[in-house]
Amino acid sequence: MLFGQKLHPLNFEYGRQIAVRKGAIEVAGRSFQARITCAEITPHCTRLRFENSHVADSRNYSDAVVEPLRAGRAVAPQRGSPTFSTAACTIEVGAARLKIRLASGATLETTEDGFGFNGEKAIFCFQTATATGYYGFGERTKRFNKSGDSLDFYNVDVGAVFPHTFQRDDYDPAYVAIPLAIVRAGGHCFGLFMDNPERLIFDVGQIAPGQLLCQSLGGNNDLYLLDGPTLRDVVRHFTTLTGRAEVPPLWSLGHHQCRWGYKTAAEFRALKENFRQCDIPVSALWYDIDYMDEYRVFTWDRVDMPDPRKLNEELRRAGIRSVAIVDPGVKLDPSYAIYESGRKADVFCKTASGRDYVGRVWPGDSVFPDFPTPAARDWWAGHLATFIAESGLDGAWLDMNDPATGWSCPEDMCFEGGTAPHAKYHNQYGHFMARASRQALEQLDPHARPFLLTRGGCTGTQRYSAIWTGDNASNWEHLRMSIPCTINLGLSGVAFNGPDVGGFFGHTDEELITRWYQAGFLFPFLRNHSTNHTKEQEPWNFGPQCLARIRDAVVTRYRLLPYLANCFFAHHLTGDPILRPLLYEFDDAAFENLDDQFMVGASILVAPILECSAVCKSIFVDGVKRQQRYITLPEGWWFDLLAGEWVAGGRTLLYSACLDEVPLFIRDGSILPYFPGKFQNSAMKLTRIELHTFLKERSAQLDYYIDDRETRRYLTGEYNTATIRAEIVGPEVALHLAETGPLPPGTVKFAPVLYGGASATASLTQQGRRVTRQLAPATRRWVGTDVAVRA
Ligand code: MIG
Repeated sequence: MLFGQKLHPLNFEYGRQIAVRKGAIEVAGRSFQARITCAEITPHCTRLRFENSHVADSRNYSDAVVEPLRAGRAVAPQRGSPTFSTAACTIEVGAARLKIRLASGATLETTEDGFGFNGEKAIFCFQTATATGYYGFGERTKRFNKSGDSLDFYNVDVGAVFPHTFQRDDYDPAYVAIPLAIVRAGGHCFGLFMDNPERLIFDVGQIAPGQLLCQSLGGNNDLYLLDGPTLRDVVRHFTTLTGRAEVPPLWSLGHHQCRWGYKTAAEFRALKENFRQCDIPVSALWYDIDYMDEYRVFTWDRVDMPDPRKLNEELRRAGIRSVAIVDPGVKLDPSYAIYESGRKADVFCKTASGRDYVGRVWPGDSVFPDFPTPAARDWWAGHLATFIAESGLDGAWLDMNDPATGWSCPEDMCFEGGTAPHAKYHNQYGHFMARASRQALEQLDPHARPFLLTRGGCTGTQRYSAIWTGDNASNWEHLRMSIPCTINLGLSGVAFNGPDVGGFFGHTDEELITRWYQAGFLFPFLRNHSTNHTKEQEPWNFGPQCLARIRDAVVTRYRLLPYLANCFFAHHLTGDPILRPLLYEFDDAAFENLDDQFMVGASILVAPILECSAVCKSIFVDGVKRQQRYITLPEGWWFDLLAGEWVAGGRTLLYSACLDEVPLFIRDGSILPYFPGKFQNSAMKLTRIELHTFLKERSAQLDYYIDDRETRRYLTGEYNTATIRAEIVGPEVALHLAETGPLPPGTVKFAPVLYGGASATASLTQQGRRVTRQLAPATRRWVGTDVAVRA
């Protein structure tokens, strides 16, 4: 089946007989029999399992669901009736029909001929005439709301499979398949997750308006129903089911610099020096494929890179970490030790003919680790661990694992020693590579926070790795599209993700890169990356003014790292993504399509300029050109950081910003942890934190998580929570701080900083002691502006 094609519902047979038997409901047509079972997974999540008689191999190949939730509690049909009932929902099953009522009140029904089979293939047609929003779906181009769209779940190396599509912003699929549909109908959200690692297609009202068609090309289907009623509820339940990212190392939340083409140690030393001279913080430098000896994985070109360990130690002393790319393709070369060790251990993917599968990638003819098997993972983890340790690296970058096989047909690649067909693991190849790589890092140091970045992935990959959104292009459409893409990935469980800032393919320019940094400076992952043979894209290549603007954005990110790190900590606890659509925070139909502005955490609204000044409406104020855009502010008060004043929400404003500025608004009732101190790149001690307090009418509360910032001990409860409450009491702003948890309290010193003329006096009550302070006028730097505060 080609891309853009799907299964026609009229080619399926729909059941005509139904029976309740042995804890299951059985439906049958002339051509098939199917067994439907139900399990309660959590109070908010129910699984319906469809086993079709045509699927000879009924094993579940998916690694999506976290281990402890795989079994669930079996739920038998209600006595004599074809109905399942769980805490989350009631499901009436017909021979070809489903009627689902969720506990929160939403209902979901299929059409009359609502589910059926065609050999191994299955189709589900849900009636969603009242639905107004569809979200999630993993990694996608185009807009936030997928209503009217069609989504293919089959990981591809976009640039190779769709040449030139990087010039467009509507290709599909991409590199990460997560078959989650979050549906918003009548103001209620619920989630449908079709757990089947094979290729799936969801048609969201494109071929049949008012219907959601879920199609699978093979294998059995586990349909998970996730209750709402809000978008937040669904995402929390989905990340309970499929896992969350652990808290990343602080350095990985900083600014990253990468480029395909960096080759020599001298270039890396020059980069370090340039960042220092330009005074732009950079937390990590990245080695793309040219560091290798003829693209042999786990090697260095010893001419260009004579002593990588020494180089990495040098970088580290300057606060700069290092990450190297590793591709799954192992050069087929009997004189290459890694190849030989893999061949001897017999850990490469095989074809149906029993030979090691050969693809054609950077090293030429290459073989591929059979990552779904523990033996291949162990083999890979051993080599990767040795490579990282010997090279003094801080993390690994996993590319080409969609899997990309060049001109060699990927479907010939089978798994588990050639016994599992390609389709069972295609979408999971990157995921299992990430799992194996994660094993390597844990092997090196089980207590350290690992960092991995992968291109290919599927449901649950966030448990092992961050994801970047692949090969985009240096144009305004791709900048625009990066917002909904990162948001929908976050709603699909992958909170830690981001695009190549500045764009990968093509030449960026001064204005585009400025706006991209301004839009992206608070994205969960911030890395400048570009392909070879394009205009050099490091921040200093666009003149001194542009450099100053980029510096402003990047430094503001570092000031806000406590806020970002706290969002990541909260994500680990709750599943809430870092980058959020407004709909996540404000459950209102008005925000169903809004995707050119977003929330970072619950407090910061970013509304970047996303159009080139040549086409964007502009005005001149005091001789300065300012770009205009509309900004929608939800009900309540917002602190406009550029204007330095409170503005009323519940309306859409026509706003303008010059090239120095990005429109930023802080929600009334916010406390933002801000780092005022000195730092050198990633070297930063978060021991002194300012509490930037924004109060107009509401009071505020912040749960600030404190741990050692380095290890994974927080996983066993070794962290404190500083709960800070702030309110206006008469003439002063009163802050109350209570630190609880097993660690010694008081390792972080807090100081209030007030915005918006709230008061000149602040009191901070801590361990029962109240200290009242007169605050003096001061300023704090945000992108494009010094904001007047009291501190
Ligand atoms: O065939 O390693 O998406 O980020 O720079 C291209 C070279 C292989 C694709 C990745 C890109 C990376 C490039 N890689």
